[in-house]
Amino acid sequence: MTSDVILVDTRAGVRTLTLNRADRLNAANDALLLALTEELKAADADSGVRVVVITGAGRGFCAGQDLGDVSGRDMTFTEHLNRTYNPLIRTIRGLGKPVVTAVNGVAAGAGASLALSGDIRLWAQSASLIEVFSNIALVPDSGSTWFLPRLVGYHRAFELMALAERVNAEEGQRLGLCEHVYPDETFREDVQAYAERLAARPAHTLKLTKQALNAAMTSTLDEALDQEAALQQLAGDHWEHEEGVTAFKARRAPVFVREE
Ligand code: T3D
Repeated sequence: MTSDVILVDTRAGVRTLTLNRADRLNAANDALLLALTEELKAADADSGVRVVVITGAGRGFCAGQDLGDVSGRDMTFTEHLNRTYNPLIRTIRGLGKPVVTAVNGVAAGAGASLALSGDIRLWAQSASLIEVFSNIALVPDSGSTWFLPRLVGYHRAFELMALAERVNAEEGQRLGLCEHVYPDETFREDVQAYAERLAARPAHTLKLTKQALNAAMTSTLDEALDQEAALQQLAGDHWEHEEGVTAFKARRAPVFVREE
């Protein structure tokens, strides 16, 4: 399935969703936000998809809300967020598959939130992130107030939000906003190669791991221990565990990709 605003490509178990409004640095209008959320749900439901990559066409990742699309809107800000951005971020965090945000260029405003929302964040050398909201006197939304302080601490988060400072790739990696930075020239190939590595890992186990980590972000140690014990039973009862142990004993690499 390919729409105008979201390009869809699947290779080797990796579904790549490309925001496709390059002339606007992939600024988000409602059509893009709703289509992206639908494509994520479709990827979740497709057993041939093991990893989802979100990236941008052209030189930008996502410049946040399309400011040309706001005037005359017959919705409050709250209604708009609840209808578009919040379902998108919830879908990413709740997806039963790893989501890689491949930040090929500038990520601003809600685009920064989207960049931070992935399970794995890969940046191109020329990528940058700006909590740009305060430039137009809006508060950070789409999860930035949740993601950023957990990564950089309250004070740095507040400063980045208050001053709308641009964070380049070197600083982004130092701050823990991304796992890896790749050269611009090879970025898309490097992202695909990384995602294929992830796709070869045990999918059911990664789904449970994501569930456990998500819950642990807001739980006590006691709750996390209980959650681990419950999820470990699901993992231990699955064929992936048997395959892992069998492969270990046979001194061969485990094969976690199989028709189910
Ligand atoms: O419900 C709600 O509505 C609330 C939700 C809010 C969520 C938000 O995301 S609020 C924040 C909205 N985003 C912004 O304020 C970012 C605005 N853009 C910028 O600050 C800069 O464009 C960037 C720092 C992102 C990049 O700067 P630069 O110099 O690399 O590029 P540029 O020249 O400014 O932009 C290139 C083109 O993209 C340009 O169009 P043109 O002149 O070539 O025809 C520019 O107007 C367009 N563009 C960039 N960002 C947006 C945009 N057009 C519409 N909306 C944008 N957000």
